[in-house]
Amino acid sequence: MDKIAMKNDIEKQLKIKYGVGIEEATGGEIFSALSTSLMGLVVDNWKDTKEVYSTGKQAYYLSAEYLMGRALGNNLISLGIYEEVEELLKELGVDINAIEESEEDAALGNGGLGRLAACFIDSAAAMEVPLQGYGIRYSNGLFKQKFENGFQYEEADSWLTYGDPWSIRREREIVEVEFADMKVKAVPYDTPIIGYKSNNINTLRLWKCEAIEEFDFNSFNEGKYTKSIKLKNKADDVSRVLYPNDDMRAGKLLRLKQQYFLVSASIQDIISKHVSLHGEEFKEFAKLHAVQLNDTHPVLAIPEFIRILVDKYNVEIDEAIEISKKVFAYTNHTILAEALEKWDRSLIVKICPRIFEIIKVIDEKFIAELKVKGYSKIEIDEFRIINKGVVRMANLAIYIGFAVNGVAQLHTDILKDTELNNWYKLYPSKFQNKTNGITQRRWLRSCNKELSALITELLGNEDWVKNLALLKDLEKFKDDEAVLTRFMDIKHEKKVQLAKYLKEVDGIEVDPSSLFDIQVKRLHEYKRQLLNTLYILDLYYRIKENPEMKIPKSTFIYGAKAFPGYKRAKGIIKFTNDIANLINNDKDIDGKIKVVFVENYRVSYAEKLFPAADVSKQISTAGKEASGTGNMKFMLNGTPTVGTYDGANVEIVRESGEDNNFIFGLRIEDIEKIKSEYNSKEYYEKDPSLKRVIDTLIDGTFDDEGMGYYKDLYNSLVNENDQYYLLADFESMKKAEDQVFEAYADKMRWAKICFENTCNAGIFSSDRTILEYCSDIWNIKSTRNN
Ligand code: 26V
Repeated sequence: MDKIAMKNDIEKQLKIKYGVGIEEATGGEIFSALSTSLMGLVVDNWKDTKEVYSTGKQAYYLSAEYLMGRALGNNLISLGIYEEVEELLKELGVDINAIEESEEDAALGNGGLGRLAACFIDSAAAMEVPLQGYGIRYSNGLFKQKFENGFQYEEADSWLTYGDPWSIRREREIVEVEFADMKVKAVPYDTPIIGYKSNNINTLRLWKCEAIEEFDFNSFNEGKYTKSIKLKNKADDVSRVLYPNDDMRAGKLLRLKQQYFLVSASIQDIISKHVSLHGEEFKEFAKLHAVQLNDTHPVLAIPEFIRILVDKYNVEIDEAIEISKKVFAYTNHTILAEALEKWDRSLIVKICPRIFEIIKVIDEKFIAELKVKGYSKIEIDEFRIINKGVVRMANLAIYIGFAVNGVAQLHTDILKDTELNNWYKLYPSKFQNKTNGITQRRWLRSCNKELSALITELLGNEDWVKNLALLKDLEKFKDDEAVLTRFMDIKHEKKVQLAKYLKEVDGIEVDPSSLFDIQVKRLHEYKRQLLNTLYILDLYYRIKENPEMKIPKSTFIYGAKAFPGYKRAKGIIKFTNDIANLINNDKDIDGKIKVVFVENYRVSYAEKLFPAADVSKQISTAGKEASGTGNMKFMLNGTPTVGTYDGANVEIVRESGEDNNFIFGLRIEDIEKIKSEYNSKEYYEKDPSLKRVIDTLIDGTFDDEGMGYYKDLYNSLVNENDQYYLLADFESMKKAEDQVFEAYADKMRWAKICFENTCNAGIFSSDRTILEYCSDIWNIKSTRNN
């Protein structure tokens, strides 16, 4: 990097964009100027990468969500110039941390599925894999969360108010998307995804929906201003906001429009590039392109692909269907029945009638195939894509997809053995497992620079940032007390940093020498934040009864957003905030425990929480969490899991050992066994400590201000037979926590547990995952080897 040129460029950008010098510029302005300047460093390599990729087979990741977080810090690290830029800014009297903090998170996703997409495109760039991401450029991302008197409120997330210097609007590559009632422009905004210390720059292309005509001039001239912009607003609506995953009924029409908008623009883009490179030749299409469908949200890509081949390029429909069967692969991210997408046929007909016609042809073809195979009418009905007037997106994806994958071994086994067992028997070779991963560039190298430096020192180089399996070589230090002490000193430092941030941002004081027990994830009943809360409340009562009780001073930290229409989730937040209030203000317990619910949990907050955790809480009902990826982020940063035998926890324990984690609770097979005779009331009545905490929901200890939240939570546990088995796991969770307290008290033993988690986290790199997709599904190679 040429420091003087960079300095001049930043100053020039500040002048052009904001008319200010660096002394008077705000953090946001410097962020924008610096980012624009950095874009200048990548554009040439970006163009070259595209050319290299176009000579071979490419893969495309279609996803309605990308939970990107911030770009600046990560990009500086990938470019290998973080320290130089930090120094340059320092010379200009500017603190790089403050500049990084000025960047808005790009929160274009709800949770794990969207964050996984973001990790994958980072890994693909680092591994030099020809993968392009396609998504929607929502003007408003996931809502911002505010707490008032313990209640959650939502505010719009207008992340683009000050522009987005990390994207380029590609006016020349606009495509048109046709709905039954209107035609719109899909405008591509490209973001460079910078491969770590490589010249390789991948692309994330997000589509923005705009009207073809800005406004209707005739209406405008007649003074009908509202009418003149009606079409513009209608088009803007399509990419206006990311839908929270809560209520499947809310905004259904618009949600389906978004999905069709995404896939139509992306598939047109893929096909038109194919045609310009190879002509109107589609027989070999699958040799050059593979499309990965991130859950069912982009599944309309299949009929859209067939539609374009048939209607635009005169391919026979049967042939088009056969080609599509080699192009598309589908990833399933949840077994929750309520999350599997189904669309009323009337809705599809209303938005894109031709697409419904094509789905019908696919369905008929499928039925004919099943008949030949000798399936009965009842069995065929189970498989059908269109059934009783609804289109089942997963069925379409599995029939056409050449590969279907789950996201952790246990999850894939459940799909094969139960949820999708009939499909597995029909197409056994389609099913695969691809255990999720996380990018170590963001989740260690960038968010925990102190630990990264220690690892680099111990291993002698930074190769682990590109090959996380190398962490295994750290094991030789596992009994080295000096190393372990330094490892834990860093943990302490990260806790001090988090405590400082909590004080500044949330106004909460926590003691960095206390045990930080952290549960951060979407709020959902199956994730059982409520079990954690009941456990903490019980612990509090026990401390009150027995002030001499020996436990390490502990801080329980939560971060979670409840989707706006999900009442029960909102009740759990209010309840947890109420017990926090009770516990934190009770002088009797002498600050032994403290409870903190951080406001507006998001990617950039997560980057401060994971490195500072002593305990990673992963306590979903067995069988419900497909994988989890937060669990991996904790592990990588040297934090043991307190959790159930679910999702990727199973593999975490397999890698780092039972002694280095605290696994408790019913397993899938236990739940299967007790399911039919489970009676939560018995647990409630039998265990007075359990009854005591549950009764606080109805005895006036806490007040939900007439919302009915607490009565509803009480009912869910006691009168609705506790669907997620909180009561059944309460006792064993207490035991697991006791073991944690005991282990934590022995400093060296604890240090070793933490250290061994980091040593064994290598397999959870999304680099590994993406390379598995390449070899087992997409059949593409990294261009590194060319
Ligand atoms: C969607 C819905 C919609 C209707 C109401 C209930 C509900 C519950 C969950 C979802 C989310 C489904 C997709 C998803 O985000 N799955 C997550 O994907 C991660 C990446 O594979 C994985 O680690 C998480 O375990 C999984 O929950």
